[in-house]
Amino acid sequence: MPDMREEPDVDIDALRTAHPDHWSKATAIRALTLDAVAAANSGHSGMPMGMADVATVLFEKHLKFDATQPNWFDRDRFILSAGHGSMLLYSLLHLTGYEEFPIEEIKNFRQWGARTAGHPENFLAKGIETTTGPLGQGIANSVGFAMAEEMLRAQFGKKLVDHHTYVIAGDGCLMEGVSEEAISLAGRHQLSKLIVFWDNNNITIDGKVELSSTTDQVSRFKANNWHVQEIDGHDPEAIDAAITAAKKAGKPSMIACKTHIALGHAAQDTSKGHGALANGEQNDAAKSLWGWTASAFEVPADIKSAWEEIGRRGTEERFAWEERLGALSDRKQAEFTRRMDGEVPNKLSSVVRALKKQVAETQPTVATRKASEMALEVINPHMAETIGGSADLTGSNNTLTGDLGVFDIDNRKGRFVHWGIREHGMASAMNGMALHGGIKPYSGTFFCFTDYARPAMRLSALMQISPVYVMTHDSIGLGEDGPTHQPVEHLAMCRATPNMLVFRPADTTETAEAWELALSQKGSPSVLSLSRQNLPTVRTEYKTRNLTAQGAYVLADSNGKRQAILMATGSEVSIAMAAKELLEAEGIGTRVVSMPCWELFEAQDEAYRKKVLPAGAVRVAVEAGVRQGWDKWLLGERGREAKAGFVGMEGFGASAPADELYEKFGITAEGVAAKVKSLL
Ligand SMILES: Cc1ncc(C[n+]2csc(CCOP(=O)(O)OP(=O)(O)O)c2C)c(N)n1
Repeated sequence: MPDMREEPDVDIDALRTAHPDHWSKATAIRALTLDAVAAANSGHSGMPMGMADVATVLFEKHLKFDATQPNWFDRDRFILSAGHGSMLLYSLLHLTGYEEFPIEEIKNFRQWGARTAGHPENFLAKGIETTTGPLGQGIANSVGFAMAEEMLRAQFGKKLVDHHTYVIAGDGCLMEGVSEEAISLAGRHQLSKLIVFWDNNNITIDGKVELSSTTDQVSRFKANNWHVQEIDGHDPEAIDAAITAAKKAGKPSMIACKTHIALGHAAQDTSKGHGALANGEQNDAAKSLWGWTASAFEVPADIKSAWEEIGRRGTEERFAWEERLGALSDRKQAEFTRRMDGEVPNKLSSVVRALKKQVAETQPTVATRKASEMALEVINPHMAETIGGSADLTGSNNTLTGDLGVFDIDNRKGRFVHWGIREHGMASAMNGMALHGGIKPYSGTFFCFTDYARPAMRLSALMQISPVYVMTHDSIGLGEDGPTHQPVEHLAMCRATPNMLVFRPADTTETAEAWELALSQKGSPSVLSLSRQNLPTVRTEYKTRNLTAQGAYVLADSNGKRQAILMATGSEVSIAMAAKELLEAEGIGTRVVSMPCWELFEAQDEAYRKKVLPAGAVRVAVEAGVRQGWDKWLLGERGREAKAGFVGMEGFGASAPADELYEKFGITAEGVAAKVKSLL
């Protein structure tokens, strides 16, 4: 058994008297936390009580921010990776005077409609940089924040971009696997403006950390090329000195802060202290030990005004920054503002149209992953905000275009990131970049490995941000790598995720259209599900309009009386087209509907959907994935069970050449035609 260490004693009186001004400010955080959690009878009291000293010193002495302008672009970013300790962040936002955090919000903690949700949610209020709660995500996001800062500083200069990313992470964040990916990426790229405070309190929900981990975190960070310091997390002078040293370290910096969870409470240093401390007597006893005499939710005026002064500390610096921005030429200012606002340049749609025109003329037979590269080749030169990448599958994902250059320590202008085999860390860092602003991240892996990225992909959707996931090798069509690599349920999983756009384009034209749509999003992530195998051009006629924007459309209508509608996506659209030929030869009028993006089709009005999917005809859906989800289009939208069929996968794939797999699993033109005839 590992040694279950006892925590050293802590002398609250000594802390109080050593730094009385600091103590009263930090205690305001502790008191608000106790009050809010007790009122909600829900939440996590201990972590904010333990980290109040670190947060107070950070906000008072180091964090560059202006509470009156929470979105000031050159602010330092503060990320509470230990999101369960949300009252730490809410207290800070209230105390420093963020307009959206009056005391009513604190009183409403965790209630319906409150900005003070259980865990911090970036879209509910300014001042919350990212959504945390799923442990490890915040620290992994922070790598993207810090990379974005490096990239933008290289592009725009340090007069406009020069800020730090600060993170509070707990034992849980550091136990989660994604933290390893994040820490090694930050070390590799020497993200020297990233500073992580580890809340080293040795407590998780089940008990002491040693129950499940004896990792030496200090050695671990050092091994990943971080600057590391160990301090008493309740000593304001030590905290201040450590932050000062971290800023000068020239490396990402981790400050191990030895703290006491639920400091001064009966539950101090125990796992009870992790959760909701709602016992009135115990809470009163803690307050009296702290020397806090104010009533519940009350912050004495002198303490509140000291905090508000901290909230205004950055105002002059912000003014100076605004002046520097204003001194730029109109053209440069407009470009900077466009980038910060996440607007795409007008050029995007014109280069996509030009590519579509060329494709209609040449009708290439290429994989959609290659088509994606063709689209990026024409888009990237006009959008310096696109940052590409791949999780060690660059040549397979086709995400690197000629002009990007590789992001590295000596090339911060590089726009392609070699993420290594770190899908989860990659997706989480992409979220960080998107949240930072000024950057549109896209990156790739095999579609099957959305499994490895999914926790962060889900958060992209929840957070209403728009990274683009380039997921190639999207079906059994990848062939010989076999069922381990062949996604079958992944389209269904992505489509089941609210607010996620899932594009499965059929050819180069649809792929280019999907890219235009994905890059234009401001509140939804996109998944581009792309084939490994070559596909013929199915959209043979040039149309100016982006038809993919409608989600689904009639690609080819029936020649005679319509008896069947074939619905397909991606690589199966050409199979549906071949099936149509077979059926039409037998006098069975067949329409083919290409459905590159269900979510966009769902958003169309009923009249359009009815035009595309009228009642009456037999409906067969063709997709090399599982059926789940397709019943919405087969049975719903005027469909009928007796006249509906599905041609796709019922289980995992197999290892064999792609053509043979399609034959063996019956996803062929003949199979589709037979299915239609069986339903007529
Ligand atoms: C991915 C994930 N798994 C599990 C949880 C549930 N959970 C919330 S806090 C916590 C313990 C975290 O321990 P620590 O980081 O040491 O926080 P502290 O006890 O110091 O507040 C757990 C398991 C979670 N929020 N996210």
